[in-house]
Amino acid sequence: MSKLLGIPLLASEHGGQIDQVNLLIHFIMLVLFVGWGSFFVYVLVRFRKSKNPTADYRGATGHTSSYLEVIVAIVEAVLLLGISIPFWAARIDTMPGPDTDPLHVRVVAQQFSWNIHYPGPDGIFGRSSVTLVDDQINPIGLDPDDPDGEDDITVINQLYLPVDRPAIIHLSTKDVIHCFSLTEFRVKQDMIPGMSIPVSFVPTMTTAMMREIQGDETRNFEIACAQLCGLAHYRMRGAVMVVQEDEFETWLAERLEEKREFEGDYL
Ligand SMILES: [Cu+2]
Repeated sequence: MSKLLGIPLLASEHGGQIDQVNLLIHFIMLVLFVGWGSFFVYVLVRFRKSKNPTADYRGATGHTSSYLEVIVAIVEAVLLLGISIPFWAARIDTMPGPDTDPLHVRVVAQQFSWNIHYPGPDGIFGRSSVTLVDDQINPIGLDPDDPDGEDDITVINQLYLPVDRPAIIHLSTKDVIHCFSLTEFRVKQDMIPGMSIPVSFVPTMTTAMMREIQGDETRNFEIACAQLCGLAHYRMRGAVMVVQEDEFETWLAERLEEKREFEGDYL
């Protein structure tokens, strides 16, 4: 069914619900389309010129249409206030609790790349400041004097995540509005200048599993920017690498080692 409808591969826990809502809405729209389309054809035939040679200046005199209008307005208000807003709030406001051991990552967008910031072994993000930003060696402006940032890791365009563990991604931007879009994980959130906006999801499929299913050894889960953000918007893409927990820990440790070597060589 998903393949028939062209729905992309699903690789997150909550994504099935999004797909269901999408299908439901399209189905309701189909019913409305057929209903109103049929009514339109009926009206064309019923009020054709040959049967109504002169215009009727009185029009409808009953109150039925006014009552219908009121009922439609009430139904729409109930749908919006009673269903849409509570469901949306539940999905957006509820972050995985500390008991689920979520992984916190910051993603800082810029024209035209994704800066990924891990808090390192201490689990605390170091301070960062716009005045310390250096596009070559310190793209997110980490403060070298903050001990919490001493073990922090930053990478570009590569978001590593452990499979089956909730990820909380804190989104921000250095310049204009960007949009963090992960198709296979059914995540899409704008990044607004001056704000840090969290999104959460649980990846349920590793990159290796996805490559096997797709029969393509080079394919990646993609981070796409979904807001036209400038001339090179089209090449603002990154990769999400979903790996096993131990692989993730190894990768993090390697990045930390690289950072130490770099500091030894240059600072
Ligand atoms: Cu962008």
